[in-house]
Amino acid sequence: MNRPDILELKKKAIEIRKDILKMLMIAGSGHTGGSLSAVDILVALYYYKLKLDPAKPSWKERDRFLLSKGHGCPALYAVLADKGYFPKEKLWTLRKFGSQLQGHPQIGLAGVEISSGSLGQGLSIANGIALAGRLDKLDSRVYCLMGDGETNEGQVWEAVMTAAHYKLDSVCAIIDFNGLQIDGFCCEVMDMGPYLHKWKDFGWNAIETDGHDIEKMILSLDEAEKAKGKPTVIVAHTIKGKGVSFIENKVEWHGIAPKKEEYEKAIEELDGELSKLTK
Ligand SMILES: Cc1ncc(C[n+]2csc(CCOP(=O)(O)OP(=O)(O)O)c2C)c(N)n1
Repeated sequence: MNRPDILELKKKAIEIRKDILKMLMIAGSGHTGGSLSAVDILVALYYYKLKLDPAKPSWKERDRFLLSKGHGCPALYAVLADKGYFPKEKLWTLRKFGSQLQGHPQIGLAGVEISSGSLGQGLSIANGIALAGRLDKLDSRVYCLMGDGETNEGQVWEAVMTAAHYKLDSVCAIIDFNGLQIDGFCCEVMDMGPYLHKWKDFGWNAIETDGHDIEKMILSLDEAEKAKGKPTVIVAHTIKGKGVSFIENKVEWHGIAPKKEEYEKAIEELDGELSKLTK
Protein backbone atom coordinates (compact mmCIF):
# COMPACT_ATOMS: atom_id res chain seq x y z
CA MET A 1 0.00 0.00 0.00
CA ASN A 2 1.18 3.52 -0.74
CA ARG A 3 2.50 5.57 2.15
CA PRO A 4 -0.34 7.76 3.39
CA ASP A 5 -0.13 11.50 3.97
CA ILE A 6 0.87 11.58 7.65
CA LEU A 7 -0.33 15.15 8.13
CA GLU A 8 -3.81 14.14 6.93
CA LEU A 9 -3.80 11.21 9.34
CA LYS A 10 -2.81 13.48 12.23
CA LYS A 11 -5.77 15.71 11.38
CA LYS A 12 -7.99 12.65 11.14
CA ALA A 13 -6.91 11.58 14.62
CA ILE A 14 -7.93 14.95 16.03
CA GLU A 15 -11.35 14.74 14.34
CA ILE A 16 -11.81 11.24 15.75
CA ARG A 17 -10.93 12.52 19.24
CA LYS A 18 -13.54 15.26 18.86
CA ASP A 19 -16.19 12.70 17.87
CA ILE A 20 -15.29 10.50 20.83
CA LEU A 21 -15.69 13.36 23.28
CA LYS A 22 -19.02 14.38 21.75
CA MET A 23 -20.34 10.82 21.96
CA LEU A 24 -19.30 10.51 25.58
CA MET A 25 -20.58 13.93 26.55
CA ILE A 26 -24.02 13.18 25.05
CA ALA A 27 -24.11 9.70 26.62
CA GLY A 28 -23.12 11.13 30.01
CA SER A 29 -21.02 8.06 30.78
CA GLY A 30 -18.28 5.90 29.28
CA HIS A 31 -14.54 5.42 29.11
CA THR A 32 -12.74 8.58 28.07
CA GLY A 33 -9.07 7.91 28.92
CA GLY A 34 -8.68 4.52 27.24
CA SER A 35 -10.62 5.63 24.16
CA LEU A 36 -8.40 8.65 23.59
CA SER A 37 -5.18 6.68 24.11
CA ALA A 38 -6.07 4.22 21.34
CA VAL A 39 -6.92 6.74 18.60
CA ASP A 40 -3.59 6.98 16.76
CA ILE A 41 -3.22 3.19 16.78
CA LEU A 42 -6.67 2.85 15.22
CA VAL A 43 -5.93 5.55 12.66
CA ALA A 44 -2.74 3.75 11.57
CA LEU A 45 -4.70 0.51 11.26
CA TYR A 46 -7.91 1.71 9.60
CA TYR A 47 -6.47 4.40 7.31
CA TYR A 48 -3.36 2.51 6.28
CA LYS A 49 -2.97 -1.10 7.20
CA LEU A 50 -6.19 -3.05 7.33
CA LYS A 51 -7.45 -4.80 4.20
CA LEU A 52 -11.16 -4.01 4.50
CA ASP A 53 -14.15 -2.97 2.45
CA PRO A 54 -16.74 -1.05 4.51
CA ALA A 55 -19.33 -1.81 1.80
CA LYS A 56 -18.73 -5.55 2.39
CA PRO A 57 -18.17 -5.95 6.15
CA SER A 58 -18.35 -9.76 5.88
CA TRP A 59 -15.90 -10.07 2.96
CA LYS A 60 -14.09 -13.34 3.65
CA GLU A 61 -10.63 -12.15 2.67
CA ARG A 62 -10.69 -9.12 4.98
CA ASP A 63 -8.25 -8.51 7.79
CA ARG A 64 -9.81 -8.71 11.22
CA PHE A 65 -9.53 -6.10 13.93
CA LEU A 66 -10.53 -7.24 17.41
CA LEU A 67 -10.99 -4.66 20.12
CA SER A 68 -10.19 -6.80 23.12
CA LYS A 69 -10.19 -3.74 25.40
CA GLY A 70 -13.89 -3.35 24.66
CA HIS A 71 -14.41 -0.38 26.97
CA GLY A 72 -12.42 1.72 24.47
CA CYS A 73 -15.18 1.25 21.88
CA PRO A 74 -16.05 4.94 21.42
CA ALA A 75 -12.76 5.16 19.50
CA LEU A 76 -13.68 2.17 17.35
CA TYR A 77 -17.21 3.46 16.70
CA ALA A 78 -15.92 6.88 15.65
CA VAL A 79 -13.49 5.29 13.18
CA LEU A 80 -16.08 2.85 11.80
CA ALA A 81 -18.57 5.68 11.21
CA ASP A 82 -15.91 7.75 9.47
CA LYS A 83 -15.01 4.78 7.27
CA GLY A 84 -18.68 4.49 6.24
CA TYR A 85 -19.71 1.31 8.06
CA PHE A 86 -22.76 3.16 9.40
CA PRO A 87 -24.10 6.74 9.37
CA LYS A 88 -22.28 9.15 11.63
CA GLU A 89 -25.54 10.15 13.35
CA LYS A 90 -25.53 6.76 15.05
CA LEU A 91 -22.56 7.90 17.11
CA TRP A 92 -24.77 10.18 19.16
CA THR A 93 -26.85 7.18 20.31
CA LEU A 94 -23.92 5.75 22.31
CA ARG A 95 -25.13 3.81 25.37
CA LYS A 96 -28.80 4.68 24.71
CA PHE A 97 -31.41 2.00 25.27
CA GLY A 98 -31.92 0.05 22.03
CA SER A 99 -28.83 1.51 20.33
CA GLN A 100 -26.40 -0.80 18.53
CA LEU A 101 -23.62 1.30 20.03
CA GLN A 102 -23.47 -0.03 23.54
CA GLY A 103 -20.86 0.75 26.19
CA HIS A 104 -19.02 -2.38 25.07
CA PRO A 105 -19.05 -3.61 21.45
CA GLN A 106 -21.57 -6.15 20.29
CA ILE A 107 -21.55 -8.13 17.08
CA GLY A 108 -24.40 -7.02 14.85
CA LEU A 109 -22.98 -3.54 14.31
CA ALA A 110 -21.24 -3.44 10.92
CA GLY A 111 -17.46 -3.55 11.36
CA VAL A 112 -17.52 -5.01 14.86
CA GLU A 113 -15.89 -8.46 14.66
CA ILE A 114 -16.40 -9.62 18.26
CA SER A 115 -18.42 -8.74 21.31
CA SER A 116 -15.98 -7.69 24.00
CA GLY A 117 -15.84 -6.00 27.37
CA SER A 118 -14.87 -8.89 29.57
CA LEU A 119 -11.14 -8.31 29.34
CA GLY A 120 -8.57 -10.92 28.36
CA GLN A 121 -10.47 -12.81 25.69
CA GLY A 122 -9.60 -11.14 22.40
CA LEU A 123 -6.25 -12.81 21.76
CA SER A 124 -7.75 -16.30 22.16
CA ILE A 125 -10.35 -15.35 19.55
CA ALA A 126 -7.62 -13.95 17.29
CA ASN A 127 -5.85 -17.32 17.48
CA GLY A 128 -9.02 -19.16 16.50
CA ILE A 129 -9.60 -16.85 13.55
CA ALA A 130 -5.96 -17.24 12.44
CA LEU A 131 -6.12 -21.05 12.67
CA ALA A 132 -9.36 -21.08 10.68
CA GLY A 133 -7.80 -18.73 8.13
CA ARG A 134 -4.87 -21.14 7.76
CA LEU A 135 -7.26 -24.02 7.04
CA ASP A 136 -9.10 -21.88 4.49
CA LYS A 137 -5.77 -20.78 2.95
CA LEU A 138 -6.71 -17.13 3.46
CA ASP A 139 -4.12 -14.44 3.37
CA SER A 140 -5.88 -12.31 6.03
CA ARG A 141 -4.22 -10.91 9.11
CA VAL A 142 -5.73 -10.63 12.57
CA TYR A 143 -5.03 -7.62 14.78
CA CYS A 144 -5.96 -7.62 18.44
CA LEU A 145 -5.81 -4.46 20.56
CA MET A 146 -5.40 -4.95 24.31
CA GLY A 147 -4.76 -2.64 27.23
CA ASP A 148 -1.63 -3.09 29.34
CA GLY A 149 -3.82 -3.59 32.42
CA GLU A 150 -5.79 -6.17 30.47
CA THR A 151 -2.65 -8.26 30.07
CA ASN A 152 -2.77 -9.00 33.80
CA GLU A 153 -5.40 -11.56 32.78
CA GLY A 154 -4.15 -15.16 32.83
CA GLN A 155 -6.07 -16.03 29.69
CA VAL A 156 -3.91 -13.58 27.73
CA TRP A 157 -0.80 -15.64 28.53
CA GLU A 158 -2.49 -18.90 27.55
CA ALA A 159 -3.25 -17.27 24.22
CA VAL A 160 0.31 -15.95 23.97
CA MET A 161 1.65 -19.51 24.34
CA THR A 162 -0.89 -20.87 21.87
CA ALA A 163 -0.10 -18.34 19.15
CA ALA A 164 3.63 -19.09 19.45
CA HIS A 165 3.08 -22.86 19.52
CA TYR A 166 1.05 -22.78 16.30
CA LYS A 167 3.41 -20.22 14.71
CA LEU A 168 0.50 -17.88 14.01
CA ASP A 169 2.37 -15.22 12.09
CA SER A 170 -0.90 -13.71 10.85
CA VAL A 171 -1.63 -12.63 14.44
CA CYS A 172 -0.52 -9.20 15.56
CA ALA A 173 -1.25 -8.16 19.12
CA ILE A 174 -1.07 -4.45 19.86
CA ILE A 175 -0.78 -3.21 23.41
CA ASP A 176 -2.14 0.25 24.20
CA PHE A 177 0.54 0.69 26.84
CA ASN A 178 -0.69 3.77 28.69
CA GLY A 179 0.59 2.70 32.11
CA LEU A 180 -2.78 3.12 33.81
CA GLN A 181 -5.73 0.85 34.38
CA ILE A 182 -9.05 1.15 36.22
CA ASP A 183 -7.78 2.02 39.67
CA GLY A 184 -4.19 3.10 39.41
CA PHE A 185 -0.86 2.76 37.68
CA CYS A 186 -0.38 -0.71 36.19
CA CYS A 187 3.04 -1.08 37.83
CA GLU A 188 1.43 -0.55 41.25
CA VAL A 189 -1.66 -2.71 40.68
CA MET A 190 0.32 -5.63 39.18
CA ASP A 191 3.91 -5.02 38.16
CA MET A 192 4.62 -7.02 35.02
CA GLY A 193 8.39 -6.49 35.08
CA PRO A 194 10.37 -6.44 31.81
CA TYR A 195 7.33 -6.43 29.58
CA LEU A 196 8.81 -6.82 26.11
CA HIS A 197 11.04 -9.69 27.31
CA LYS A 198 8.02 -11.59 28.55
CA TRP A 199 6.55 -11.69 25.05
CA LYS A 200 9.93 -12.55 23.50
CA ASP A 201 10.47 -15.36 26.00
CA PHE A 202 7.08 -16.75 25.04
CA GLY A 203 8.32 -16.95 21.43
CA TRP A 204 6.90 -13.77 19.95
CA ASN A 205 8.46 -11.19 17.70
CA ALA A 206 8.24 -8.07 19.87
CA ILE A 207 8.37 -4.46 18.72
CA GLU A 208 8.24 -1.35 20.89
CA THR A 209 7.07 1.98 19.51
CA ASP A 210 5.40 5.33 20.21
CA GLY A 211 1.67 4.71 19.90
CA HIS A 212 0.94 8.37 19.20
CA ASP A 213 3.44 8.67 16.36
CA ILE A 214 1.34 7.53 13.42
CA GLU A 215 4.35 7.20 11.13
CA LYS A 216 6.15 4.94 13.62
CA MET A 217 2.98 2.92 14.14
CA ILE A 218 2.75 2.39 10.38
CA LEU A 219 6.38 1.26 10.17
CA SER A 220 5.82 -1.13 13.10
CA LEU A 221 2.73 -2.60 11.44
CA ASP A 222 4.72 -3.16 8.24
CA GLU A 223 7.55 -4.75 10.20
CA ALA A 224 5.07 -7.03 11.98
CA GLU A 225 3.73 -8.27 8.66
CA LYS A 226 7.22 -9.23 7.50
CA ALA A 227 7.89 -11.48 10.51
CA LYS A 228 7.37 -15.10 9.50
CA GLY A 229 6.97 -18.20 11.67
CA LYS A 230 5.96 -16.34 14.83
CA PRO A 231 3.27 -13.90 15.94
CA THR A 232 4.15 -10.27 16.60
CA VAL A 233 3.31 -7.94 19.45
CA ILE A 234 3.58 -4.18 19.09
CA VAL A 235 3.93 -2.55 22.47
CA ALA A 236 2.67 0.93 21.68
CA HIS A 237 3.54 3.48 24.35
CA THR A 238 0.63 5.84 24.82
CA ILE A 239 -0.80 8.39 27.22
CA LYS A 240 -4.20 7.70 28.69
CA GLY A 241 -6.50 10.56 27.72
CA LYS A 242 -4.09 11.71 24.98
CA GLY A 243 -4.98 15.01 23.32
CA VAL A 244 -6.75 16.79 26.19
CA SER A 245 -4.42 18.28 28.81
CA PHE A 246 -6.71 17.93 31.83
CA ILE A 247 -7.60 14.31 30.97
CA GLU A 248 -4.10 13.08 30.14
CA ASN A 249 -2.60 10.55 32.55
CA LYS A 250 -5.38 10.95 35.14
CA VAL A 251 -6.69 7.71 36.61
CA GLU A 252 -10.01 9.37 37.50
CA TRP A 253 -10.75 9.80 33.78
CA HIS A 254 -10.80 6.02 33.23
CA GLY A 255 -14.55 5.55 33.37
CA ILE A 256 -16.21 8.94 33.26
CA ALA A 257 -17.47 11.17 30.46
CA PRO A 258 -16.84 14.90 30.06
CA LYS A 259 -19.54 17.27 31.23
CA LYS A 260 -20.63 20.02 28.81
CA GLU A 261 -18.12 22.62 30.06
CA GLU A 262 -15.30 20.08 30.07
CA TYR A 263 -16.29 18.99 26.59
CA GLU A 264 -16.19 22.57 25.32
CA LYS A 265 -12.77 23.15 26.87
CA ALA A 266 -11.46 19.92 25.34
CA ILE A 267 -12.78 20.81 21.88
CA GLU A 268 -11.11 24.21 22.12
CA GLU A 269 -7.78 22.48 22.80
CA LEU A 270 -8.21 20.01 19.96
CA ASP A 271 -9.28 22.74 17.53
CA GLY A 272 -6.13 24.64 18.53
CA GLU A 273 -4.03 21.59 17.63
CA LEU A 274 -5.92 21.21 14.37
CA SER A 275 -5.31 24.80 13.34
CA LYS A 276 -1.58 24.38 14.05
CA LEU A 277 -1.55 21.46 11.60
CA THR A 278 -3.55 23.34 9.00
CA LYS A 279 -1.24 26.39 8.91
C1 LIG B 1 -12.60 -9.63 33.10
C2 LIG B 1 -12.74 -8.18 33.47
N1 LIG B 1 -12.33 -7.78 34.68
C3 LIG B 1 -12.47 -6.48 35.05
C4 LIG B 1 -13.03 -5.58 34.18
C5 LIG B 1 -13.22 -4.14 34.61
N2 LIG B 1 -12.32 -3.26 33.91
C6 LIG B 1 -12.74 -2.48 32.89
S1 LIG B 1 -11.53 -1.56 32.23
C7 LIG B 1 -10.41 -2.15 33.33
C8 LIG B 1 -8.98 -1.67 33.29
C9 LIG B 1 -8.29 -2.07 32.06
O1 LIG B 1 -7.04 -1.46 32.01
P1 LIG B 1 -6.31 -1.37 30.62
O2 LIG B 1 -6.42 -2.67 29.93
O3 LIG B 1 -4.94 -0.87 30.86
O4 LIG B 1 -7.21 -0.35 29.83
P2 LIG B 1 -6.99 1.20 29.52
O5 LIG B 1 -6.13 1.79 30.60
O6 LIG B 1 -6.30 1.26 28.20
O7 LIG B 1 -8.35 1.80 29.47
C10 LIG B 1 -10.98 -3.07 34.18
C11 LIG B 1 -10.25 -3.77 35.26
C12 LIG B 1 -13.45 -6.06 32.92
N3 LIG B 1 -13.99 -5.24 32.01
N4 LIG B 1 -13.27 -7.35 32.58
